Amino acid sequence: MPLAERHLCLLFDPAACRHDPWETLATGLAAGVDLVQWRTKGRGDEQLGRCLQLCREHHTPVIVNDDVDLAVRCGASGAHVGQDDLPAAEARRRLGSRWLGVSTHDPAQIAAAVAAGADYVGFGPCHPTTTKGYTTGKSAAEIAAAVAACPVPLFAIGGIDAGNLTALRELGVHRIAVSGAILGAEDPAAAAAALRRLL
Ligand code: TZP
Ligand code: MG
Repeated sequence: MPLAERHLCLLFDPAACRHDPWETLATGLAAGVDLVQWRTKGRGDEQLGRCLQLCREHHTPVIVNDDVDLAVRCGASGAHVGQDDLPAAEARRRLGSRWLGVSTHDPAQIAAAVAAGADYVGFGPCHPTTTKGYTTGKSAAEIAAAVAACPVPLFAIGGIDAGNLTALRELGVHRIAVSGAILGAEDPAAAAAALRRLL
């Protein structure tokens, strides 16, 4: 399935899970997560291998955050870089045909990411979130402008949950990337299914 048909990205870090991480991942995948971003830093490749295996069983691609060379080495579907990571153009070169995602915060960064060859962008933070320490989110106007300016799939990110997703949908958001709303949920499968329904 092409990237454009993926809509619910789980930002997965085993350490951020309220319950057993592998149970959380498996039930999230079964409930409608259709893209996984591996966000753990400084751990052995063993956990990443387990994540890749589980995602493979669910026909779900894995994107490695930050570490482009690790993404290539482990056979992931792509890598995701932020504004302060490896420059997007260099990431593009190292990834070959694997997917490149870039974190963006305004239309100028979106245009630069696309010019560098990004296959998708993350845009946010749409709402405050303790997961990454953002105390303010983007305005509705900023989110709508980003969506309108973006020629590649845009995953809204930051503090998104079932309670605020409908408002984002009304701004033109079709894709989201979430961590806490699923990993921190009392019932991760129900949380993933609720997000899926709203998308
Ligand atoms: N980038 C911008 S906000 C964020 C990242 C990685 C954290 C998203 O996590 P949550 O828990 O869905 O707010
Ligand atoms: Mg980064």
